[in-house]
Amino acid sequence: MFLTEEQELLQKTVRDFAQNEVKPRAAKFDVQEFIDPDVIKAMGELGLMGIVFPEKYGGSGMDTLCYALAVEELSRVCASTGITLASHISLGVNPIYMFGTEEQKQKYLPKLCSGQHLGSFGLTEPNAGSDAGGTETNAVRQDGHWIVNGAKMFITNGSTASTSVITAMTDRSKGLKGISAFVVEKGTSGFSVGKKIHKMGIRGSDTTELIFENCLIPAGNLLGKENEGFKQFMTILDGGRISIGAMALGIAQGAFDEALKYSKERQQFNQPISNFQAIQFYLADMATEIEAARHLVYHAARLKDAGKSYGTQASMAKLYAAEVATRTCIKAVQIHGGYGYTKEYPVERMFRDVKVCEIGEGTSEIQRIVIARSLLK
Ligand code: COS
Repeated sequence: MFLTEEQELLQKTVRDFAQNEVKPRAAKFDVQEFIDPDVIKAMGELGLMGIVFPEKYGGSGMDTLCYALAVEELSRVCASTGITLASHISLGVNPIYMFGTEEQKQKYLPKLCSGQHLGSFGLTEPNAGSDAGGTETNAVRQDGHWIVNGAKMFITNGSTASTSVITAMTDRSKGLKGISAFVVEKGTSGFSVGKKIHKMGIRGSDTTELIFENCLIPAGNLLGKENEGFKQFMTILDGGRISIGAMALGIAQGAFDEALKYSKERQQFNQPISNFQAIQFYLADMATEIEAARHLVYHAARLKDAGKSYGTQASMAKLYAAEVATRTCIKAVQIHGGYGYTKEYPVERMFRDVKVCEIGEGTSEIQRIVIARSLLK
């Protein structure tokens, strides 16, 4: 769909990698509840772990659309691998790139961009999900440090990340305008990984709690300006939503690929089920909706690349792609009939994986709020 030469080449490279190296292991990642580290290493070698960041920080200097294509191709075969990359880039690394000082960038970005280190983002808390400003984690300044107490919940790459960008209240009297962001390194005193979260889907993706008990974060690890954390992470989420749209798109395409293939192989009433109009209509609807979702996701990415305002379009892309992907996976299982309900076919996993796209990085309801506010303002 109107890709540049660079975008086409990137798409082909990631597609080959995903089909040959990731697809054969996707069911295993789902069962073992982690992605083999050599997959992350290989993504680093392909330049994916720093795909959108400048070469001077060890990145590949590609555009947002290339990044979306990479997440799409990975998610097409394994949503856990897709979200591992998406969380790392959009949430783990991007805040440091966007809001970090030159010193912080030099310190953290090269290892993150090479894939030697993974990044994570600690925003959500047990009592602060959609209400992202309801942060209870607290940071108090003392003698060149911030003392942080609290907990973070549902953190992707939580136990595997070397750095986490976290948010905490630094001035509770100011509400949303009293939140700040920090970079926390693994091994920091008072910082630990809490329990592993066992999920319905994207089970290969590492999801944990993070715990802060009198955690001593050096003052130099404040990210961006004090008390401006809320606006910073809202901007980060705008970009992140493009990648979750791409992830949903990938899952939808993957489920469609499987359903199309199966419908041509499966014989009933002495003919392939693809001969039946009921199945043909399913396939036609799925393909049409996927195409529409692809337009929205790529459009939001292109707006971002052109330096135009893209927040509303990112929310539209994420909302629509997630809902299309859910509908597509339901139909893909239906086309597979009884076999689709078993672990013999990947659509069973895709059906479980897809639901998170309507929940993570802003529920579909939050996306509608963001879109409606932009219409009404
Ligand atoms: N970019 C920049 N600034 C933004 C912004 C954005 N996308 N969205 C909001 N802001 C600013 C507002 O302009 C406002 O600043 P001013 O008072 O100076 O104008 C400030 O942030 C507060 O915004 P608002 O009043 O809209 O805050 P709300 O508490 O109503 O929350 C929602 C807004 C619901 C949109 C926000 O909490 C949200 O996105 N929640 C979902 C969080 C989420 O996605 N969690 C999943 C995380 S997975 S890592």
